[in-house]
Amino acid sequence: MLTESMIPIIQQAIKHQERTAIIDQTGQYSYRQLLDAAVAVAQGLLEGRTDLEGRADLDEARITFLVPSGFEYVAVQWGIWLAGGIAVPLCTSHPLPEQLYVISDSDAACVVIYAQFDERGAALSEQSGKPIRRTTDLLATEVSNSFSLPELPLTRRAMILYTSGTTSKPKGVVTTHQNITAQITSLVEAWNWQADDHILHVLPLHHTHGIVNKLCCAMWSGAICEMLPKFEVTRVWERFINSNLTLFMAVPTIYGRLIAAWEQASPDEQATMSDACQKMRLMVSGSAALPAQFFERWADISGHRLLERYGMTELGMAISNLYEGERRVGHIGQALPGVTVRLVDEANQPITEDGQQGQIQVKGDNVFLEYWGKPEITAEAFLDGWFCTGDIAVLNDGYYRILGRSSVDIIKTGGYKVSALEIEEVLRTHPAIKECAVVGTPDLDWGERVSVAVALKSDETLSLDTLRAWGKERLASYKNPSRLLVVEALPCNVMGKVTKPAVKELFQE
Ligand code: MCA
Ligand code: AMP
Repeated sequence: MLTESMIPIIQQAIKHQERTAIIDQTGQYSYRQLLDAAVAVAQGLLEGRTDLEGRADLDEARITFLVPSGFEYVAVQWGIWLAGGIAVPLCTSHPLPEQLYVISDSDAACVVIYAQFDERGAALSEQSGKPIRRTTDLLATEVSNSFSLPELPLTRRAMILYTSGTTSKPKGVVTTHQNITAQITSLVEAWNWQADDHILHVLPLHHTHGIVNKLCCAMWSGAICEMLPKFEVTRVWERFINSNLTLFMAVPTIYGRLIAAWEQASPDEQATMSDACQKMRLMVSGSAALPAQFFERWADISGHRLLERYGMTELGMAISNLYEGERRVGHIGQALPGVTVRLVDEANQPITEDGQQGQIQVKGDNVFLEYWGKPEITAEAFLDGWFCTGDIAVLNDGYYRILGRSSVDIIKTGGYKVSALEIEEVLRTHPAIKECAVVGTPDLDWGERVSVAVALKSDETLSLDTLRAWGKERLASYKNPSRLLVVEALPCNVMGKVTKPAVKELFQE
């Protein structure tokens, strides 16, 4: 039955059935177990239909799922794909309103819930009006002999990931199986993924870094993906020491924490920790700029020159330092296989000279299909078939170097992209706040910190702790401001518009 499936990652997994695919808190699972579980989930979701596609407007059914990192997450993702649906992961640590937004914006057919999230599932179902499907029930589906999987073209939509941007609310980035396959194969080739690889997975599974670079590349290659529920520094060092890892990938904030833990260890422990790193073949950093001091310190500690790469939810990965070749500090590298990259000036003319700054534009099968339900915004994101990233870079002797972003309203914190506008919209509903401006302020650990300047209504007071406690119910932890400045009035230009650079300066003072 599975041999009929045209989904490339499934075809790859069939080649490796007896190998170990996943190690998680509950045990160790082979590719065969994973495929069996995915088929059960697919049959459970299809409920007698032949394909999850089938609504009048020919959209594939969006299936949101709230499942922690581990075997069941992958089984559900693949089950949705096998059934012809679009996988829409929900972030397990998000507060209720953020999860409800994704369910409502994607107009999900149902929400798949992991058993231990029953309480949250009930709240989501009640407030969204969507049916709940429990993973335990889906996995227990008895697969009938007559069950067959739908035939899917590679152009079938496969996934929607929500990313913050220059619009206030996050946008759903839609990728097809073809896009995801291109994103995976480019990295498998560039970083030399092999079946005997073993990666430690510590990233959230609602973003490309965790889903494509770590999980899907491992599954494509027949490798082992060892999944921790979340990043914990001591646990990661323990796995470095006691597991046969070959690969590690993370955001700069995580390398900063690993460095800090190493520095606090005793000399004997440090030696063991450093030896453990030497056993690995590759360590990658991305999602945000890697500070040079992290690069240098990590090289001293681990013997690895971190391979820095550049990507975006809309693209997967586009630019990378070399696996075999130069890894240049402060640079993101060269275009990846199958990806075409160029820099353009403000008149959208290609830049050919070294050292001249411009916006990065990208073309290739890796580039996403559309923003879900937003045709105008999708059209605006492309110029002459090139996707406009909004990132400003220069080319130095064949290597790209990021200089900044074209929008001040996009903040990168802990590897997450967040929108100042989205956070401001939520903060404006706080009873004490008259007006507010959110900016990113530089921070070695987080890259940038979400920082807010507020003018208060008369007779009101506000502390950072009170604001954060209030924000916790409404915003993801990484969007909740960690710096607060109370001002009489926000700095404005002659038109009365808040000037964000001046707000940033207030924080420097
Ligand atoms: C959490 N906290 C923060 C932040 N995040 N404070 C300031 N700034 C932040 N960004 C606070 C919480 O409110 C909480 O505070 C305390 O820290 C612990 O929260 P927790 O959520 O447990 O945080 P953590 O575990 O310390 O998180 C650090 C982390 C995480 C592991 C680095 O941020 C992370 O997983 N980042 C990776 C994100 C990622 O995968 N990005 C890829 C997307 P309190 O104790 O007061 O409550 S980008 C992408 O996919 C593109 C394609 C690409 O290029 O890769
Ligand atoms: P996201 O929308 O969360 O996928 O984040 C994509 C953004 O992360 C890019 O547009 C860049 O601004 C940033 N980014 C990713 N990798 C790097 C890197 N190595 N250096 C600097 N910025 C990066």
